[in-house]
Amino acid sequence: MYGNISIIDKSSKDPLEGEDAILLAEFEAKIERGEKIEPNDWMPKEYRRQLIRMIEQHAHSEIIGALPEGTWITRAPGFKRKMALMAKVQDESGHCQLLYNAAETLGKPREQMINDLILGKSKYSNVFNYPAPTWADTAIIAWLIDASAIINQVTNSRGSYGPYCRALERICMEESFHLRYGYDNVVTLATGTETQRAEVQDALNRWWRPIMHFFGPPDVASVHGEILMKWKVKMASNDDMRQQFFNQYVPKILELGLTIPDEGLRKDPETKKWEYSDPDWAEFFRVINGDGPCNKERIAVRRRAEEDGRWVRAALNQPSAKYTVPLS
Ligand code: FAQ
Repeated sequence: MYGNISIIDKSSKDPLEGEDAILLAEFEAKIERGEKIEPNDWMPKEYRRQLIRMIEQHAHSEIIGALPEGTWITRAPGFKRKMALMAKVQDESGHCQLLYNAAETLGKPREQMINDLILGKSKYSNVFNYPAPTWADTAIIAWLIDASAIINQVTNSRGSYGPYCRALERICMEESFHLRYGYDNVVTLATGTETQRAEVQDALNRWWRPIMHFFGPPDVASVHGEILMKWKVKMASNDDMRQQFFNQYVPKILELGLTIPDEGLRKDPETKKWEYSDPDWAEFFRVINGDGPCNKERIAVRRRAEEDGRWVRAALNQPSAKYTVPLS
């Protein structure tokens, strides 16, 4: 299952070196009791660093995540589906605002986060680096990627950092609508004409592997999982969340008469765990490090939005000044 990935050596430098032992013990006891950490509470530097990294990546994923489906707004089949898709894309952009706000409570300014995104210094979810060539792709994204996001976010909304957990709760409520919308679209296609069924099956075949990757590398290769789980930022490991996805969604996919493009997929009757073929972890690492089918295109869109919107932000900050609208 681990195929071509290497297992992480976790014996490197202690990230807690130099921390005050008493404050650290109080902090960990508070987390152990299930209390929330709030922005002005004492926290170890590594907790702050990890949270900024993770929440920032999550925020970037929402704004970049709006792009594959966003390209279908002008081509959605019918007025109602167009309206629903517009609302969904707008929601995803709203989620990024909530998440940037949560990350800002830890001291990193939003502008710096956006700069890091467009300079390729910080990551966002692997899945949004793939194209959505047909309407059926948008259906699979809205159903199964939103489902995956909900599994992750509902679990982590019970975590330790107050602002992040509250943002996740609100996001999950909206994502639940997205999931219903996506499911409705998949059901329509899967119970439609032969062409529609073939289209949705093709889309599932294209997205299955990126969805496997979505939950992160296998636990043995997870760099941050151990400390994040200790501090209850992540409330389950990457593999456990992936298993939860299999448990909940494999039966639903099969029920629709669709096939899952993995001949090795089976549930071990004794361990009750799903086994699956190596989903090509080399591809995962390539994509998250900038070499996926759409990475350059996605970043270029965000860079353009930043540049085109600069005068609007400046005008909002200084309404009395005069600004010239740049002509492009
Ligand atoms: N994509 O040590 P771990 C959505 C990186 S929101 C890219 O296991 P960790 C809504 C990881 O950053 C989707 N990179 O990492 C929507 C690290 O690299 P680094 C986003 C990934 O943090 C739906 C390295 O690999 N959700 O979809 C990925 O413990 C539809 C080692 O990995 C979140 O961000 C990946 N999939 O666990 C929008 C949730 N996985 O930073 C539109 C919050 C791992 O050292 C349409 N995040 N990496 O350079 C998390 O729960 C965690 O960060 C994980 C990764 C589980 C993603």
